[in-house]
Amino acid sequence: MDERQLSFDELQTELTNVEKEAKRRIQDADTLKSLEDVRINYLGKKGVLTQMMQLLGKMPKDMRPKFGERLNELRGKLEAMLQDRHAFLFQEQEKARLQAETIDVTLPGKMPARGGRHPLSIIVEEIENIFIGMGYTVQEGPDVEWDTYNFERLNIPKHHPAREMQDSFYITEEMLLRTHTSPVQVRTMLQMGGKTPVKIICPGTVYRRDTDDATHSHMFTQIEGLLIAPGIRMSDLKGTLLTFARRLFGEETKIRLRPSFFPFTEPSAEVDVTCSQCGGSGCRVCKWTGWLEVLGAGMVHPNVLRQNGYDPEEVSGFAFGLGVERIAMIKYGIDDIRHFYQGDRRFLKQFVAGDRFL
Ligand code: FA5
Repeated sequence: MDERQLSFDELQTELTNVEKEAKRRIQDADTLKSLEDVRINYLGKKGVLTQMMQLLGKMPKDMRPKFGERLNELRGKLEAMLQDRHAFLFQEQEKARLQAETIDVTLPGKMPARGGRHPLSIIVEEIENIFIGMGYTVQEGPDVEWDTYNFERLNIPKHHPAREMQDSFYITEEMLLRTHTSPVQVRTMLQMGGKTPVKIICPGTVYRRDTDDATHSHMFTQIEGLLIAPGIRMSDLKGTLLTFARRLFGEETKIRLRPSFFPFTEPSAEVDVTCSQCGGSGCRVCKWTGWLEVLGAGMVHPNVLRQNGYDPEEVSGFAFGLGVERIAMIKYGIDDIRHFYQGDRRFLKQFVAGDRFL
């Protein structure tokens, strides 16, 4: 633009055109970035208005004030328009951002995968609680045991044929993986030093060279029970086991004691409960007998009392040992003991705090 060739009116028109064009471009700018480009184009250092300002010096003196005033007016207008548009676009941008970040609190939450307790831990705790309710305390002993506690002090001397009942994993000649939880009886009696009452249960893992099948595992869980006090009789044992069975399997449950043999009890019994699946009428689970064997028990043998610091003339006692997996299988209707040790989550996740939900 050359001001010497333009009249004031023509400059006016030029300014009006600039204003119109700027207005349109400001309105058309749909992002803050494009709006900033428009601002630079008109008001920046090398912008249209700045260039027009530079023409002022070259204009006839009489035109300068008027033209300068018009230019400032236009600058003011453009600044105001830019500001409005900026406010509008900024608001739009915020709205879009908030919309994109909206959290729908009504959507279902993402549940973290939860671990659970192993069914054996659940049932051990349940059994412990039943006996704690009858005044028993819980004792523990080592998995690696001395031969003397596992066998000799339980009236099973070396080379006694009864050792064959529990085929063992020996570590040295004198040390083995315990084959039952009965050595904890021995440890407790020795610790108590002849004092009564002894009233304990002992949960723990035991190990035998048994071939694994649906009902046998080389590693399984037992809970031992022992009560020693003056005047303990077989009827106390029977009453205790009946109370236990009813609390675990239901009030309708009956028990029966069949004569058996354990070197550390005399008399000894295998204890059966009425089948929890059929209630005693006979089914596949109880092999149509109506009964399921759950534990071994008996009156503590006088030799065991004597060998571990008690006088059988003054005190007597009963003991029992139950197989936890077998009990869990009956209670939950599990058909294979190996499920407990395979870590299959489809099996494990069915157990929640003592209940199986199917
Ligand atoms: C004993 O282990 C005796 N200590 C129990 C006892 C204690 C009797 C105190 C008298 C007084 P037995 O070998 O029968 O007994 O084992 C007890 C229970 O462990 C069985 O009734 C059975 O439920 C379970 N059991 C035995 N062998 C296995 C095995 N291989 N796999 C899973 N459970 C087993």
